[in-house]
Amino acid sequence: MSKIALVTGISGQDGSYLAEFLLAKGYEVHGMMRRTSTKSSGRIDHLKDKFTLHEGDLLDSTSLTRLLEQVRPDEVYNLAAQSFVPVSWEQPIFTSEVTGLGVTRMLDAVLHVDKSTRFYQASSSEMFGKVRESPQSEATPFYPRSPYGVAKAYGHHITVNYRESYGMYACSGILFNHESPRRGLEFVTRKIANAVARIKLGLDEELRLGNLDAKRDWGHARDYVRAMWMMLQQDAPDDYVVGTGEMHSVREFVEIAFDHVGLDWQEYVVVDPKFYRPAEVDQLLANPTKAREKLGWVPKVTFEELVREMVDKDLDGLATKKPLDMKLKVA
Ligand code: NAP
Ligand code: F7E
Repeated sequence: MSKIALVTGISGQDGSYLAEFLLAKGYEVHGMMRRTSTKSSGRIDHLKDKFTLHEGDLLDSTSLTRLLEQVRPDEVYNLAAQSFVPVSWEQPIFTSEVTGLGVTRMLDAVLHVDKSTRFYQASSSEMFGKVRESPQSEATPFYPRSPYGVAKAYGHHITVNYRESYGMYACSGILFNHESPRRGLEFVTRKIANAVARIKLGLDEELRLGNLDAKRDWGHARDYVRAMWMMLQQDAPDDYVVGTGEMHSVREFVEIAFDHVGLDWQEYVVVDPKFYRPAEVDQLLANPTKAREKLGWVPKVTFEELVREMVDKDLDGLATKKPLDMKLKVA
């Protein structure tokens, strides 16, 4: 009999790759999406006949309990969150409610409907923030630098606490930045890839960015959803750092992206303080030894391959789009 999985945040970048991954493994897949007045299912439209979509919201416990009673999943992947760091300063309460307390709502619903359900929490390297050591492992202390990072630290601790209090199979995956052509346009990698494509096609003349010196450990989202699944297939629940173990600056990402289309980035990039953050995370670098040794997880896509794939997909997408869509760009 097929295993049943419920994915919250299925309309997001990771939700769409995880749904594809689980379907390929033979799972019966159910996804939760919050209700919006306009459609936001672009990343999963190609899968719509292969899984079941439900409405539900991490702000509403009753919707979570009802959904779990209806679906009765073997595995829950809690990917839903307000995930854009700058918005967490503008909407700190909302971010805490969804990204922090939302985890407790989901865990508690699982506890009361069927505590044998396996639970994955999408934790983040943003919890390390102003890093206490480098590289960062499962033992590195947290020092979050944004309301988002603080909310994720809460989500991590409550996941560990429910595991230890109630014996639940609950895992916290501490994932470093992972990107793809499906990344939201506001995140720096997709913003760069999309702008490079637009400039190459003559649709734009410049790219305005913030801190070019920030460094991240960037991998491909398709590799990272595999790690989520692996965590839920072990004999015992645990927490894992997932990253490549390589760090690159925003400037390096920019250089490779422009170079890929034969342009000199210095002619197009403008540094705009509007994109600086009230408190920056200067650098993040994973020590993924535990994930490699215990899960057998290794990333398959290199940094350069990721950058090129993102630029190429945006070039293809823009070249086949209607003129109206081509005018849409991120502020
Ligand atoms: P994403 O593209 O922003 O997706 C987030 C999803 O959460 C969207 O489907 C969104 O729905 C949904 N959502 C937001 N608020 C909700 C609510 N109140 N109730 C139900 N659903 C809600 O993020 P992602 O990049 O796929 O990341 C997936 C998860 O991993 C997130 O929790 C993120 O914080 C975490 N994470 C991401 C990274 C990364 O580098 N990508 C690294 C570490 C951790 P709408 O479509 O309606 O907005
Ligand atoms: O910023 C710098 C910015 O917004 C990366 C989320 O998925 O990963 C993500 O969070 C860096 C920062 O991602 C611009 O200051 C420069 O240092 O792409 P980002 P993030 O903040 O690292 C973690 C792991 C998550 O969990 C989050 O959910 O790039 N940067 N110039 C810029 N960033 C943006 N967005 N825009 C710029 O113009």
